[in-house]
Amino acid sequence: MSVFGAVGVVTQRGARLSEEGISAAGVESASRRAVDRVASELAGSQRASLPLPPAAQRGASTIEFQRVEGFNGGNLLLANERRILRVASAGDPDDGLDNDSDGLVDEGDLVLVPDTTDPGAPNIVLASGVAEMTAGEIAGNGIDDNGNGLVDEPGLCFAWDADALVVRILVTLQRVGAQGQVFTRTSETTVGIRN
Ligand SMILES: [Ca+2]
Ligand SMILES: [Ca+2]
Ligand SMILES: [Ca+2]
Ligand SMILES: [Ca+2]
Repeated sequence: MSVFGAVGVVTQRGARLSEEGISAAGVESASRRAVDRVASELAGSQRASLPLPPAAQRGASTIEFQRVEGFNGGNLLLANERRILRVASAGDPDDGLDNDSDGLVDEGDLVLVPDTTDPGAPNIVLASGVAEMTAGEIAGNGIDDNGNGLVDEPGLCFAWDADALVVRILVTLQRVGAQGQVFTRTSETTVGIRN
């Protein structure tokens, strides 16, 4: 009797752990896909079209850029300006409450505006469940809580390193597990800007 009981406990714990593993891996891969997608958008953009704060500062949560489409003689041909930003989720405005009862507080969307000169062009949602802050970072205390070199950085963060000519991109996503736990993961990459 006690043997069966013990087996039952082990099985239950194993199921719970694997469920957490699946949720954590899911948000990890989703944040990786999102940051890679943002990086592919910025690759090939023109440096002069990227007015970003220095990397040591807070970082920007929105970026506007123009991609280089080609060359005409010695001149760069630029596409119309695009914008990538974090937008508060339609059902959950930024008020510290989980207004839409999905288990996440003030979650946002990662949005691509494909042409800022054309208000009729539909926006593209690249990811949902974008956290307000990077994993481990506490807002507004002037301290780099998670030790990544950025202070009070937001859940979608762009930082410009003028020496290395790279944009550092961080995307932080959240997902709610089956037990109501919130899984938060930050993925980051850098993109070299040549032109
Ligand atoms: Ca809210
Ligand atoms: Ca919510
Ligand atoms: Ca930080
Ligand atoms: Ca902080």
